[in-house]
Amino acid sequence: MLTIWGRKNSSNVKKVLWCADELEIPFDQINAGGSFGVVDGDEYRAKNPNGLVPCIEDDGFVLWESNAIVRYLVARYGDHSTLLPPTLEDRASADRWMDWCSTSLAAPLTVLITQLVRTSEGERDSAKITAAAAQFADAIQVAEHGLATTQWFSGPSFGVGDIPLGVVIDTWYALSHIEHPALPAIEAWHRRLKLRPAFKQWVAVPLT
Ligand SMILES: N[C@@H](CCC(=O)N[C@@H](CS)C(=O)NCC(=O)O)C(=O)O
Repeated sequence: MLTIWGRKNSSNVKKVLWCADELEIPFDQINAGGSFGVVDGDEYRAKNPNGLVPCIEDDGFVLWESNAIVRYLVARYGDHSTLLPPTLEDRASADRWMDWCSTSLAAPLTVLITQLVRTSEGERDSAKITAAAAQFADAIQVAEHGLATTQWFSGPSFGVGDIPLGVVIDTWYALSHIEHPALPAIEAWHRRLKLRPAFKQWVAVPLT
């Protein structure tokens, strides 16, 4: 049985829960991180010395780092009719979008969530918010351009490359305090994601 440690409101945990559900893998989810604690205990640190979520254990195999977990689940349980892109080129392209999401969008999004969701209004740093919102809005143009000739970040059909971007971009749209530039291709892709039951269950939920 697959065990997933991590609080459901973490964007990195959402990737793993959504992926496992898309693959129809039965799993146990254990709340950890944030107000749940757990991550500082010796037992958890023995699994993930970073003290971060998510972390999984699958048949005795322990793995942390959300994108590595998503890749592992898809490689182990997916096939070309589910999340694994059919060609080497599509798999490489999907990998590229997963890495790009972490290196280009994750940092400004973390600032925006920390400031706009987890900091009370009077305590917020408006300069930080403005800078992070601008950084995100600038970077996301690359993703908009990436959808010019394809419907998905995984090639001709939905797949592993859409998962990290799906979580990060949905979270960004849920931040109503900031402006969102018009992005016709990303908006259409986001509407297609919202038709997926597993996305609705684990990702498109109110931010906390
Ligand atoms: N690069 C790591 C980042 C993991 C990470 O920063 N997780 C955050 C939640 S999104 C965390 O554990 N924060 C501390 C906590 O929740 O206690 C990954 O993708 O798994």
